Amino acid sequence: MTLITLVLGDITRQSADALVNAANSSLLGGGGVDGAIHRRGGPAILADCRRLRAGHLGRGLATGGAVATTAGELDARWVIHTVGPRWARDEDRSELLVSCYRESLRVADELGARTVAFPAVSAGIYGWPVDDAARIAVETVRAARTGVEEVRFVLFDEAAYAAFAARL
Ligand code: AR6
Repeated sequence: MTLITLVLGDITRQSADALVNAANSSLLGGGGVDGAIHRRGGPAILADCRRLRAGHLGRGLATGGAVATTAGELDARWVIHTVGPRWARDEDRSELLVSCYRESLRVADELGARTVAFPAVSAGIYGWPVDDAARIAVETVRAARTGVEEVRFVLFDEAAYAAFAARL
């Protein structure tokens, strides 16, 4: 059984085996969680991302995928970068958001991570309505077959926290 916990706060202040980043396909940084992780984690994370782009991720990381790097100076062993879908009114992209959580947990299992902290992937700059983002996140983690012992959702504001709390 995976314990699911909720925290109101900044994911870059968390201590866990792995912190999940809501990245974009380039893996080269951005705003939101991504900007905060690179700022606080320092240049080692970007250096790892550039190595991935020079290697098997030459065209970037696909939406719904996940890949790990060092966590640099963050209080974690790894950052797992995942690329959420942009929300679209005229198209159901839920399976891609499901895939972000599944793939991140698959990578966590490969690494042997026991505690994993997630932000509300896609619920910021990518515009996903937070109630639906919370539903997908909680349902997917509950249904996952994983050795991860604790999944911690780290929510940045009261509205996101309330949305996740309502689903638990
Ligand atoms: N800790 C925890 N949650 C946070 C933090 C933080 N430090 N900062 C923001 N959030 P977003 P996305 C919340 O925009 O929607 C970047 O430019 C935020 O309030 O970080 O997947 C990437 O490079 C929201 O609830 O990610 C991509 O281009 C949630 O985290 C794009 O944004 C996700 O917001 C990805 O957009």
